[in-house]
Amino acid sequence: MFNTSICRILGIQYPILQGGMAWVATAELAAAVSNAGGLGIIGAGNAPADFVRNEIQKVKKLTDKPFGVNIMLLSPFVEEVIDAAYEERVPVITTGAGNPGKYIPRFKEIGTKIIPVVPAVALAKKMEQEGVDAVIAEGTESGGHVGELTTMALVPQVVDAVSIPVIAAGGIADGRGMVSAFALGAQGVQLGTIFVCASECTAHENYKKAIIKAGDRGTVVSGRATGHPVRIIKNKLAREFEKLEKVNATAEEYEKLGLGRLRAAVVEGDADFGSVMAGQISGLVKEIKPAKAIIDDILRDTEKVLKLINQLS
Ligand code: TUI
Repeated sequence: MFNTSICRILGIQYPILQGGMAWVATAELAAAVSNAGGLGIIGAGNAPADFVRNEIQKVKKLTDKPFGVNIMLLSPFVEEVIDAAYEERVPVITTGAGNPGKYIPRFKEIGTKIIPVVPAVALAKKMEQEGVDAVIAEGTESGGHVGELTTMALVPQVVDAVSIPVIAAGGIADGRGMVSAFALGAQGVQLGTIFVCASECTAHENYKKAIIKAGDRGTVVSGRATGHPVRIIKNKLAREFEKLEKVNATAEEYEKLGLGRLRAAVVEGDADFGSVMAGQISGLVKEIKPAKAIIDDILRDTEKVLKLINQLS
């Protein structure tokens, strides 16, 4: 079912990737998603290489299926995390928050599939030239670090601009979203927010509850002035960021306010002053359930939506 080019390239059953969310996407979640037929991805975030290597070794024990590691290119440990991923022969690397160009040849040499997140057409074209296997076109509906274009506008433009497969991300959490992604020309989807609410996700229960409680307007983008805008749940921290925006604060002031706040939210469960990164689709996420149930429900829903659409023609 839904066996696309992405399934063949990555050796997975369903074209569903789990976003490699910093602190949130640990070995437990990644293994659960991979075991359910999708591609589970460990989020390296700002973690040092030892931590990431440990997660990779854990995931190898928990699943014999392909998995990935997301490398956040703004990390102070990016070089050593790249080395660890290379040494551990990680099957798939996704990247975020930058241009992974200089790392591509090394991974290609050992057959690691490399799939950067791109927020715009120009980077997608550049990445194709440099030999990546696919791109993830991520719309501004996503949680965390976001670009400006919506998924609806970005995905078809990237699809038209490149010949490699495109994976759609941002604002997708059910069969309607998955069918829409296919309609826009994507060969797969990447989901983040809904997988935060997987039972196997080790994020603090307060983080999950904040997503479940959020409505359609429950998130906001903060820190645009820093050049690294981040979508988070509207909470006390978000209001503090708003205040900084009103006084035209410096990048340092934003940095000081944001420092350690993601860890506080994910690990300590500080849903008030923590950085609860989540996408605009939070309003559609209503329960905590196993990763396998999330995937099975979306596949069933996708078939139902396709049948409904067929009745229209
Ligand atoms: O990377 C993400 N989402 C993230 S990373 C993150 S950790 C963080 N914390 C504070 C500040 C910044 C990051 C939380 N969420 N998604 C993938 C993504 N990549 N979204 C946007 C981009 C992106 C942006 C610019 C990718 C490439 C890019 O290119 C710049 C260039 O050099 O061309």
